[in-house]
Amino acid sequence: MAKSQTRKTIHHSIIVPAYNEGSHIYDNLLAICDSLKGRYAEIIVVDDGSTDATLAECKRAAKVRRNIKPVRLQNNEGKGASLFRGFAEARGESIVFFDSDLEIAPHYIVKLLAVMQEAGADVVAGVKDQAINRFPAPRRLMSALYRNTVKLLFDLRITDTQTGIKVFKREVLENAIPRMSVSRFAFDLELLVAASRFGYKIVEYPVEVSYVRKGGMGRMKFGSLFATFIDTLKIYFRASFWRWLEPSAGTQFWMIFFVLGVFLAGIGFAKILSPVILQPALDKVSYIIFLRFIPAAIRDPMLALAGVLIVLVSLIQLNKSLLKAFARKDRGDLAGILRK
Ligand SMILES: Nc1nc2c(ncn2[C@@H]2O[C@H](COP(=O)(O)OP(=O)(O)OP(=O)(O)O)[C@@H](O)[C@H]2O)c(=O)[nH]1
Ligand SMILES: [Mg+2]
Repeated sequence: MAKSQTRKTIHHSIIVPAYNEGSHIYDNLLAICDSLKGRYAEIIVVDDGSTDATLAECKRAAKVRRNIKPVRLQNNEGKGASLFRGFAEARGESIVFFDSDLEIAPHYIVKLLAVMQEAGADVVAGVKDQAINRFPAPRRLMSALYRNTVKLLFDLRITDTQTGIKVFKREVLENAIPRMSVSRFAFDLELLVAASRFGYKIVEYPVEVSYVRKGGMGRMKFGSLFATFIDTLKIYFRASFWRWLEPSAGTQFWMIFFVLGVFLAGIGFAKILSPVILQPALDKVSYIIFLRFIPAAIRDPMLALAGVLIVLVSLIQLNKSLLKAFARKDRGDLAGILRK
């Protein structure tokens, strides 16, 4: 049977990354299969270098359901790497990424595929329904911290990038994956940043996520949390206006010169204005504005810190506005001309 014929028949590819899920992967794969009854779907389960019976259990499931395809990564490379590996095998026009621990019920796969159709979307991201979020407090705190960091840094219209179910049009992954480099948990974010940069229509859909792991943190370790945070900063830099601009040494010199100028002007004006500010008439006002009620030993570092924070937040917002300007269409004016 020619390759093109088979491609026509497979509509959906469900890619399931699995790391040490041996105790339940067999039942979970069958449950995913059952939720897709009557659909032309393949389930590509990628064993990410597990050290337990995960691969054997996947093969056992593949024996009873012919549309289950086990793939093995020899070494543990991370969830992102597992999904990319699975995508290399995928033949469907719509691709679903679905966690193997069934924290999310399999019936959401069909639901999100329908949402993609109805909304005419290119990407549908499941997001934890916070109203029914019963995760342990430490996990809720972690994910709230991460969600707000992503909200501050990136201009994504998605409230939660890390939930374990997403649906894509094949084209989105074909364009995005070659530009990506994160292979562990932050890959979700990098993928959504790439998809939104390409201008694809991304919608979110609330899903119920039940907590299936033991302990307050589940399988999340501080090491992987820290690594995810570092990866997030790397994604931020790689997707930043600065990286696009790749300023030459000359441009960088003028940028530093600009900052120096602002700094010197600040000191100069402070010195010029301080005798004025200390005039009895303005004393009360300057007492409050310049925090003179706080001992200098504390006040000055606080002012410096406040200044640094203001610069940081302004740069983050500036980066977002500059990148947004990117996506703007040519308005037919001189400024809108871009080199062929
Ligand atoms: N933890 C972990 N999971 C991986 C890895 N590679 C693939 N996975 C799979 O990625 C999916 C998500 O991983 P989980 O460990 O469930 O991560 P999580 O849902 O954030 O954390 P939990 O709430 O503890 O389940 C699961 O299907 C894992 O089997 C890996 O290197 N580490
Ligand atoms: Mg999980």
